[in-house]
Amino acid sequence: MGYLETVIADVNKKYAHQPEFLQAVKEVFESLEPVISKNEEFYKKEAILERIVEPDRQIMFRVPWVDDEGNVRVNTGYRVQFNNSIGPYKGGIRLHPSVNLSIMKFLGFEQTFKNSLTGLPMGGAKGGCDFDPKGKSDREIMAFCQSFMTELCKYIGADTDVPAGDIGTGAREIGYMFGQYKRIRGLFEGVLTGKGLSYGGSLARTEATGYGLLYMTNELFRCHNNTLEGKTVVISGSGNVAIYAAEKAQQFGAKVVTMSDSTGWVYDKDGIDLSAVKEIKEVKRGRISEYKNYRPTAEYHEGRGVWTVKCDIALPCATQNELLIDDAKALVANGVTAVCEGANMPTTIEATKYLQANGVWFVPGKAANAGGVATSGLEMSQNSERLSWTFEEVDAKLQGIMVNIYHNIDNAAKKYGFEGNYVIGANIAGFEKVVNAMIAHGAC
Ligand code: NDP
Ligand code: 2IT
Repeated sequence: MGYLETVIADVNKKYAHQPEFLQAVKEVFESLEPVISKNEEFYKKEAILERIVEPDRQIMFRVPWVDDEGNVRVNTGYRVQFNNSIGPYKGGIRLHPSVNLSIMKFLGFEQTFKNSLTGLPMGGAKGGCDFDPKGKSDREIMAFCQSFMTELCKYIGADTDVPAGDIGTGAREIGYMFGQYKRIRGLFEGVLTGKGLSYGGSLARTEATGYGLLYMTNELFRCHNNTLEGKTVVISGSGNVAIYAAEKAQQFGAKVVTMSDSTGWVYDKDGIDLSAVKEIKEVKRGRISEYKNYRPTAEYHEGRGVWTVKCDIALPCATQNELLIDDAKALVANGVTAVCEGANMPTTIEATKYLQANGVWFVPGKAANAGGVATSGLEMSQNSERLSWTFEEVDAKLQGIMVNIYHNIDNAAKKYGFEGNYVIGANIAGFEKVVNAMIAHGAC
């Protein structure tokens, strides 16, 4: 067995109970074969793969909080600080009942390569809690966030680790967490990104992941002598990433016909009415089924199903492993041209391979959704210089970063003889920068 296979086998054995983490490792490591095989002895001697696959540290803690009936409730909080070779740890906080160490580790591992691709100095981390924000009152959310930060604040800081939003964590939660950090540590500093505009947040951060996904998709089409104008787009999810992906897709002249949540999905043949979705999700915090109240001609279906709708472009923007092999087959049978991942690892490895084998342009999340963390990096820069840039300035930088990522991953794929394979390109391009820094720092 070669070095790469040996490390994959060891990780599979050691972390057999962490399926999402193993999936992320397999996808990245298999892509690295062309790089590792060129200089196997060197990577082996330096134990690069063993080092890059093991987080710097994994923090787990109790999160007690009091509900509206006066009962004490307890959740498990996490911060996995994966790799800080190229900058302070950076990555979101996920609040969802499914959160566990496997999911935290897969997200922190992916984040390390994603942050490298942005070209900004940010290491990789992820945090979260198995707390379910659904159905909680505003006071309960605040009580939870304060308790979560009471412990987390010991491990983070503007120059050490800078968390941000992810599933279940938006501007409201970041506000409560920032307030608690400031109160306990006595520091007003850029310790979180995705902050409100009145206390150091960046314009365009809310829109950044979705907009960035479409800037990437647009560049992909442009480089294939094609455009987004008139294309039919299916989107899953109806949260932060999905909403602003839909908004930018519409601005590019495409027609978005689906959105979903964990209960069901809507199909609107006339094109999704985004003001309705924003009101349901951002104002009322309601369910996507309510969309029919705004657009009676639209269809609502329980369960999953957006990938059965005929489209040119599919944008999974909800969660991991939401696009399975049968979905990939349905998309190909319906003539899809491109799949670009807004979520982290939404497509299974089997589905990814099927799409690629059938000529679909496939851009993985660590490249396609990097606009969110890139704009978090821009928020950190603004906080450091104690200035705020205009929406246009931030948006222009975001566009530049996404176009640059596209060309970097495209070139890396070409350099190693895998033209058009953006999975290989993204993994190699992300890996090379992190490894250069790791080597420079010696055995640590
Ligand atoms: P939100 O919480 O704003 O929205 C998540 C959406 O996905 C909701 O519609 C939610 O439905 C749905 N969803 C979540 N979990 C599941 C599930 N298990 N099954 C079905 N549907 C589900 O999160 P974001 O939009 O911020 O995040 C979406 C994805 O994008 C995640 O993978 C995240 O890691 C990734 N991402 C986010 C970035 C950001 O800046 N926010 C940056 C880069 C990537 P429901 O409300 O019913 O749960
Ligand atoms: O997955 C991600 O890149 C995010 N949730 C955003 C992280 C960040 O620090 O902005």
